[in-house]
Amino acid sequence: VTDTVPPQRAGTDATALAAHLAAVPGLRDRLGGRTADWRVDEIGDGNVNFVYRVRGPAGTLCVKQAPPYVRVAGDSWPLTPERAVHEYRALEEHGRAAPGALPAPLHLDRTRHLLVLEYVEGHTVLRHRLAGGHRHPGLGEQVGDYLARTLFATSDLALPAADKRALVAEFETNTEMCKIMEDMVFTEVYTDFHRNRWTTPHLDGEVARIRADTRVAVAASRLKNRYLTSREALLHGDLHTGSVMVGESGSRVFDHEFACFGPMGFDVGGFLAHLFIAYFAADGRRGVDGDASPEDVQQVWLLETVEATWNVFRERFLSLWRASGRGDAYPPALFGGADGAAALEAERGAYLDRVFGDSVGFCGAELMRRLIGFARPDDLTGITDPAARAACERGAMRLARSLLVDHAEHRTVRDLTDAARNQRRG
Ligand code: SR1
Ligand code: MG
Repeated sequence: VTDTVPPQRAGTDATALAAHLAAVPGLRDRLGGRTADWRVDEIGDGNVNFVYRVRGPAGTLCVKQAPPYVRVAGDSWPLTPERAVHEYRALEEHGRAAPGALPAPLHLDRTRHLLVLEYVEGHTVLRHRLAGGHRHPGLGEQVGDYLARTLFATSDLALPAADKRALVAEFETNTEMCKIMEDMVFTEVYTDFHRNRWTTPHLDGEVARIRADTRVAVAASRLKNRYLTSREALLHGDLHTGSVMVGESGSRVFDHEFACFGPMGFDVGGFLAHLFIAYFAADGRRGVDGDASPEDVQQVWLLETVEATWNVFRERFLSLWRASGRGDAYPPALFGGADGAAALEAERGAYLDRVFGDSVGFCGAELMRRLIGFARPDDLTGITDPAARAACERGAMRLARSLLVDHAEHRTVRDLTDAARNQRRG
């Protein structure tokens, strides 16, 4: 393992990792045989942690290790390894709410900041599949369902206040991870920050205009304030297409190290943003000019998936609320009789409308930061011709600005997909 990465980025040595796993009887038995029979491969490509696959004669495990720094930056960017604990706890909480939608958490080593998860055979990171032009029927339904179950179950609609407050308190200490999001998503992108990256010089003019745009500054700051102050539900916290694995048996959501309580729209809008990135990137990959070319089949599917994700999220969330709204918000004593029931049902719709409004804004913020911030996604950086990349990024940037600044004009998910289509055409 250590041979393949520069010294400052070295993760746990393979032999040491095997010894740690062998010391936990449940894990040793899952792998089977002796440690000498186990094969350890580093398989992660994320920015933050090391990820290993450990294969034994009887089975395979996935191991994540949180070093005391950001993986892609090494010692120059220290980061608390305690994030592993929050990730593990979020997997437990979300796993309870949405069984089967996540890899099962199996073991947490709090001293070494190692977490051991079910290895999901035959699954691939969604972002890679999308960059290869693939479609995944059912993706929107699966992610919409995950969002509805996890966000509802950890909200005041489902939890008694005492339980909710205890859970909030636990995740409040994921401070350093939240600070990365606060800075990276809502602030640095709009300043002359040394880690920002974009397709230069092609987009220099656009980036300068965004930075000088006070309407964008207000919108980003409002969203930052919402992220800082809302404790609506336990978020995944970084739900992009690199945080979802897909395979024959459906999809699994992983990588919960940014988990915290926050506004539901942060997760919903974040995921939609990455479907839009894939939509615009498809033009760059094909080297076509979005203005003139018809959408390809994947692009049509991506916009259908945006709509399915929101529609399924909304419907499932409403059903869960109707069937098991046993939290302390909206006390039943206030909504007796036919009038009360009708008023509560109308309020449910209004609640989801507010989540949609948040999702639009957070979608715009996530899009923008992936276009001109530090963490640029492979869908875009993989487009080798900078002129083609810049052309599709321009469309995505127009959409991002519109979602940030004119968010009130996007009232339905169809408005969102129409806006993407229009901005693609320039
Ligand atoms: C330190 S880099 C952090 C970024 O990478 C992750 O994927 C998150 O999106 C975060 O913004
Ligand atoms: Mg991640």
